[in-house]
Amino acid sequence: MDPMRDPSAMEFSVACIVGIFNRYSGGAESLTKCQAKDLLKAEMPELVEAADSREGFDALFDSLDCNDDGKICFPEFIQMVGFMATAFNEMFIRMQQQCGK
Ligand SMILES: [Ca+2]
Repeated sequence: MDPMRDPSAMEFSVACIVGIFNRYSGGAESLTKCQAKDLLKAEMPELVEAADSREGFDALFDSLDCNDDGKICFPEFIQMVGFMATAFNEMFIRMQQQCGK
C-alpha cells in the first residue's frame, strides 16, 4: 500500500472501526463488560437506548458474547457491526423503495 495515497472510504471506515475497538479496549484483545457498555453507549446510542436497563444491557452483552467468556473479542464485536450494517442497508433499501427509486 502506498503510504502517500489517501485511504479509500472503505479503508478509512475499517480503520475507524478498528480504532474504536482499541480505544475502548485499551489495546487489549477483548472488551470487558464495562468497556463494552462505554463503547456502545458512546458509539451506538440508539442500540443501547433500547437496552437501557441493566437487564436489557446484560441481555445485549450476552447476545454479543458468543463464546460466553464474559468478554467481547474483536470477532464478536465485528459481527455486531455487521448486523448493524445489515440493518442500515435494509433501512436504506426501504427508503429508496418508498421514494420510488
Ligand atoms: Ca466472548
